[in-house]
Amino acid sequence: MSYHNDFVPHHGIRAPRAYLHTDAPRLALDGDWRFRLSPVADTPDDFAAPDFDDSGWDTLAVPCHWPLRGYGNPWYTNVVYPFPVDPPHPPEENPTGDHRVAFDVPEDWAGRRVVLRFEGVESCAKVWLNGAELGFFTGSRLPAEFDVTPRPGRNVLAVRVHQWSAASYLEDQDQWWLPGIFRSVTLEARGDLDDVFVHASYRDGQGTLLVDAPVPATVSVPALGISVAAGEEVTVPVEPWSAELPRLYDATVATDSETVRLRIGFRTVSIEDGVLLVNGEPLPLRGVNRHEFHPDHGRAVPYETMREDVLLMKRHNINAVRTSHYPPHPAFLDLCDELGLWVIDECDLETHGFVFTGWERNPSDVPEWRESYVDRMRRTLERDKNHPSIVLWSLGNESHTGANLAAMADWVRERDPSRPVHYEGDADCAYVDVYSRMYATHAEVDKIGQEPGMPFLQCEYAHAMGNGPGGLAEYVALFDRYPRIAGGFVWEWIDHGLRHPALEYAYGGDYGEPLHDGNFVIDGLLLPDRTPSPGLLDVKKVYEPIRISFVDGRVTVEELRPVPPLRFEWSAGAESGELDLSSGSAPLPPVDGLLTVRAVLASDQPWADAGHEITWAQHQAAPPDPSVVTGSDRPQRTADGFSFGAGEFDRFGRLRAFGGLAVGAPHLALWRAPTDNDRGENAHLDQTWHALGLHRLTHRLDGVSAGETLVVRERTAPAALARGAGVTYEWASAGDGLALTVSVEPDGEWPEPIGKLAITMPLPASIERVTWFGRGPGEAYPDTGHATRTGRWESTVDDLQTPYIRPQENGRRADVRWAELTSADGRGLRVAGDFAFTARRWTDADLAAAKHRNELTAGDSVWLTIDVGQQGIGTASCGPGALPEYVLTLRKTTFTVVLSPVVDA
Ligand code: IPT
Repeated sequence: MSYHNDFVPHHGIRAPRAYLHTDAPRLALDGDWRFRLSPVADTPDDFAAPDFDDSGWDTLAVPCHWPLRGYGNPWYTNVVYPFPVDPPHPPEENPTGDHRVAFDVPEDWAGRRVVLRFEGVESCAKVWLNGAELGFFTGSRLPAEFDVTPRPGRNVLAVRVHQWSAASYLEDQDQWWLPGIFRSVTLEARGDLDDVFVHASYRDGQGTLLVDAPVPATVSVPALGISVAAGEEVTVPVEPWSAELPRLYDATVATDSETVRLRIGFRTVSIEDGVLLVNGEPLPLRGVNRHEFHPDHGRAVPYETMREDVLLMKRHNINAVRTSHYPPHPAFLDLCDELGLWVIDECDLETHGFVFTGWERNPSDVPEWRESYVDRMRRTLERDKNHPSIVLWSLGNESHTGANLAAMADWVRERDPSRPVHYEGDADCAYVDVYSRMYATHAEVDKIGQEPGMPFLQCEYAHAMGNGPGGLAEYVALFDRYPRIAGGFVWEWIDHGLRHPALEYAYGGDYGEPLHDGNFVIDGLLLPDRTPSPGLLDVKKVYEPIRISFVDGRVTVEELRPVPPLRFEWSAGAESGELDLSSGSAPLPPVDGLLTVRAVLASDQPWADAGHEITWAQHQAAPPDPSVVTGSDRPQRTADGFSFGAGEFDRFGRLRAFGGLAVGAPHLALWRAPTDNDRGENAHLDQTWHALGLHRLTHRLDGVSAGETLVVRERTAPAALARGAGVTYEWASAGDGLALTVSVEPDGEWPEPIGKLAITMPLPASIERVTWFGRGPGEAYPDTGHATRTGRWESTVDDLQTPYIRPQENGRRADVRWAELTSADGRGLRVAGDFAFTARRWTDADLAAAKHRNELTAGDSVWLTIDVGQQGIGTASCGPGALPEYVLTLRKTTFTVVLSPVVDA
């Protein structure tokens, strides 16, 4: 066996220890290294010799993943292993990156203990200093350290990294496979404080502190007047740490040779009567799963990007993060401590691909792998143990069950009894402290909430792939309802789309991978460039920490979680003011019409400025009467059709111009470009709709009659099938426009869900501006759009589109009373009624056919679709489909919209 196909996780590395901020001198080795890529593992390793001539090698900026720097390609698989399942053997084709860097050690390091530290190397590394082998390690997202003895003057570090190793069987997370030295490499001249372990608990206003250190040391917390010896326990009055109020106390642990800086937060995690508590209060986890990702750098995430992630989470009312599915860069956890997020820190472990062997030979239950499992947990916990933000340890993800997982849990309890153990795969809850599930249905979560047992959480739910997630509000209502339910973590934070010169963002298959899982890696609340998707805006609304409501002529506010001081602003039309809600309620301002109340930060916070909106609510005092406008025009026969008010019709009664604009006749539309959730394995609505022929409806004229109104009767049906629908389009005079009443009568049985119930019509391509009164500014579907509020909104046809990485149905504006679509010259069309709409420069068929955004190009028309119903979005891409109340089937329906010309906007 060679080191890269051995069960042994490492050789020669030091015992794991906390990641510490120390005054011990440090030398970053990041920067330009020499690099050579070989297609296989077993090439000569003579390059480790200090005098090896690497002048023919390339230069590579470390840290990085080499496939993102032009060497080989990224490869995406979700569950399947991209190599034969034959543990512990990696494949023979094993891209191998040889790295060399020369460095000088400061003279005053002479005589000091020196440690070489790697924060993350995928998937394994063998290391030499000045030609002498130091050892090897696996554990891609885990640190590894070697004791080294650099010599005065020039030293040469050589590192051989293999893309695949035995450990790859333990790292089957749903993400791009990206080899390389992707986190920093440092040298540290050690003092004597190699490790410290902070124990800081909180109870009834008192904090108890105990810091373990390997040698006698002094622990000082100036703000608390604490100066005690390491190992000595002290209890003093403190403010507790929480995600909402992340009170940290600066501290030092010092010896003569070294001072370590700590930021201490006091909090106690406990479980009482089946409820997960922090500091005696229920811990409401309103969370998200975060993979490390940057569209240019993969998991080599710049510090500013980590900070942006935490700020974005805070600004969207997210209070918890699961570090799926490995420990993040240590700086991310510092940010969680500082800015306030509850963290489930997850070990770097997943063996999901064994599901295809029926879990046979799954490492979780094979004794040879025991040491690797426990080693991974040890390296996770030891590195991260001093973060107050971490409230649960997670053993890993999707590795089925087995004795090795139980051994990890045993080790955790022994080493850190202060934090409960999480692992979703322990279905019997034999070795965990919380019951965790992923993608359980609403009905099941409801049932679990009512049953006694361990605290429950959904470590993954609300799969945010493409348009969606739908059903979010109903989940959070269940989290709020039951004390047993601590909450959940949306899957997932960001789309892992890699920036691509032609495709804009690449997903699985775009690099010619022989086996891949397509766009399943594009399932985040952020687009790859970190633009919030409509899903994230919905998360912000449903994760609101306070709830504003209107009861009995009063505005009331309920605090669901602690919040910083807020101001409450109201507006109604041109009027506005402030509300004093300090007592929890206030009389409604004396206004008619639509009242909006917004809660904004009263003062600057470390994560947002004063004025940042936390949440809002609206109240409609007296809904306006829908006024029915009539008109006196009558359809007139012309040489080749009909003229009727603003409308010109052909001899079949089909609209061809309106108010001087060349337009096409509206026709019934029942399909939508399938969303990822429609395509999802738990729905297959795309297939249902294909079988129903909804994407290929044809329209046959059955009759046209002109009297007071113009009535066109059609039968809409797909080729090959007998069922269809009778559709009547009745045009009637309405003011300066025409009222169109559409009556749909199913012909045959239509039990299956349809995509939408709509009419669609082409408008001239010159149409570009859109103004509407309804919900906005963003998209909304029956079970999404919680972030949208009623008002008058303006946009453009181009900006109405939500640029999902894989094109699909998007951009619907809902609960609309009127919409005006106009050209640059101010002319256009106004639609009034009670409807939802989309407007696009391509058809639904174009949208459905496109695999990437660059395939969507403007055509000759703007397609306006007016719907009175859409199928709910749900989360069937991974989870339940739309709830029953959001399922749309074809029924007898009649609706009216009024079309009028816009002559000058
Ligand atoms: C679940 C995985 O834990 C997660 O990593 C991700 O792959 C997600 O699915 C889908 O995007 S596992 C699945 C079998 C529920």
